Amino acid sequence: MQGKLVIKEAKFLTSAARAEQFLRPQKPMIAVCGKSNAGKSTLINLLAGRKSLAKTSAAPGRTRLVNYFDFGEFWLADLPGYGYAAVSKAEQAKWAKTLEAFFAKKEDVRHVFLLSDIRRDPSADDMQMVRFLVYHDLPFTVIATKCDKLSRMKAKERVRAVANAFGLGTDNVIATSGTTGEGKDALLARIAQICAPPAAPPAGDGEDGEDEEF
Ligand SMILES: Nc1nc2c(ncn2[C@@H]2O[C@H](COP(=O)(O)OP(=O)(O)OP(=O)(O)O)[C@@H](O)[C@H]2O)c(=O)[nH]1
Ligand SMILES: [Mg+2]
Repeated sequence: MQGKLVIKEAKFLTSAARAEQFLRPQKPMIAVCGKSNAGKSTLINLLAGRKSLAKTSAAPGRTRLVNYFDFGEFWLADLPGYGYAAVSKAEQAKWAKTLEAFFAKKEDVRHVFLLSDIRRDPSADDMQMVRFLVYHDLPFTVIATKCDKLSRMKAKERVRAVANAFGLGTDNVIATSGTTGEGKDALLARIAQICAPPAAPPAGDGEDGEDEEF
């Protein structure tokens, strides 16, 4: 097991609208994706311990750019939400292209957090996203957001239902709340696992475990 990950400071790096503007991460990077309004920006603020590092909005479809954040030991990339019907077809196609271009640089993405409102079953877009991630061999964890909206018992039940619907074990689903902070520790533990360097070779080779790309 890894030690607990402590986030000392989180800062906004930059926004990218097009593939040419995407950053090459210097640390393990976790992409945060999901439907519009799923709570992506709120999750980033929860981890940062700040209310407004990432802009949140009650109006869905607000994050239209890829926003990069430096969390010290890792980076997060807040991706534009998908599946928001009220935007034009042309705009939806643009988002799809941005997402595709982003994940095309696969070696830059260490892990993906796929966010989904705990109260809802995965949408067709969510399922398409999962198929995409599986096809491209991108490791991911489902984050069931807004768990404060349910009782503890109901939330547990929903974690099972969401895991089932995605075809995953419940270990791959973490329930969180930006309101109560629930799930933050579980999230930090998962991030520590994700950031941990790949297992060292069996015999002591004197290396101090620098991160390697995979
Ligand atoms: N009660 C509750 N509300 C939440 C939580 N997370 C997000 N919300 C609310 O859901 C709405 C959308 O949250 P955002 O974090 O902006 O969602 P997003 O996924 O970044 O949305 P886009 O950028 O539009 O794709 C806001 O009104 C948030 O306050 C949560 O854990 N609990
Ligand atoms: Mg957002």
